[in-house]
Amino acid sequence: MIKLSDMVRVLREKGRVDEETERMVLKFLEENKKVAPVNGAPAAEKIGSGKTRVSFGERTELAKNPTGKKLFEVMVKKESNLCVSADVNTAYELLALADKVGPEICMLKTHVDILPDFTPDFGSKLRAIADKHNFLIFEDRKFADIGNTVTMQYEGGIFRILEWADIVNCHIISGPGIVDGLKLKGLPRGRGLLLLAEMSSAGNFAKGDYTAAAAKIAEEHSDFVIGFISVNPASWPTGPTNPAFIHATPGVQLVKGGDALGQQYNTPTSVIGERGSDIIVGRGIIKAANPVDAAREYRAQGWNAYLASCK
Ligand code: S5P
Repeated sequence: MIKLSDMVRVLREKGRVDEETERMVLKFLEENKKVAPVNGAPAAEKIGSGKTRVSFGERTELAKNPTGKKLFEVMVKKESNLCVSADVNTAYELLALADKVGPEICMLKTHVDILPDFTPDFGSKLRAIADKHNFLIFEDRKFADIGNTVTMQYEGGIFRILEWADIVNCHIISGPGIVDGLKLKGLPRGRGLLLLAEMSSAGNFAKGDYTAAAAKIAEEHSDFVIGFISVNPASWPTGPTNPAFIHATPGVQLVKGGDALGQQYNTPTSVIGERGSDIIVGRGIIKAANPVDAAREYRAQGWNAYLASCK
């Protein structure tokens, strides 16, 4: 709303800060103008500075994992960096929504365990819709257990996630063994994994050393890990991540704010243009009166922010 340099000037004029404080603030701002890019993506200061982020097209070549590569390809082909969170009440609604918003999205995110009418053919039905509209399926399972347990949760049970989800995600709270476990099942099928390196909810613990550990684990498993769930990758303590990795950011709405349960929202422009992420993820679309129109709006804002950050 107001630049810090203007604010400190006004405060100085009103006698609320002294000259020394004003000088120190201005010196700090000057020295911290340049923020390292993440993914080749710009931090706020870089936009319009003539430097470009590494384009999704170029990153297609850098991705080691076939699903990571495909995701970049789909984004370029469809000119979409929008992932819809299909947090609807039934499988019936989810499949209908996927067919409707399919043309607008690069990825559809599911929570399969919230669907009371789940049947074993859910995966093949969703797969057919994903193939028809050329988007990837991301099951937001947030695995968190030890390696051996997650192999069974990934492959087995009622949901058989490995069969139909291109991408899953996991916490790294249990250490790198969780990635070994998921990789054992997922890599032979060409699947990809996102690591939860940061979270969007208020008061979460995924920051600092935890985020840095996620970045390290990703590097060690770059054949299977395709990127991160992140919130502010331009400010990571580790600096920019390898451009082969993709960043997807939940908690996106057309206006900043939050929900009643701790979710925190940023706008597409801020998430892509300032926070250095690549993909916007959200439920905003499903709550709109017309989800297709809403998807088009989010898609346009997300993609324009990406294009602006490439200039
Ligand atoms: O840190 C996170 C990680 C995820 S995957 N915060 C999140 O909100 N999510 C998921 O993204 C969450 O489970 C939900 O499905 C979606 C957020 O929807 P939103 O509309 O509140 O952004």
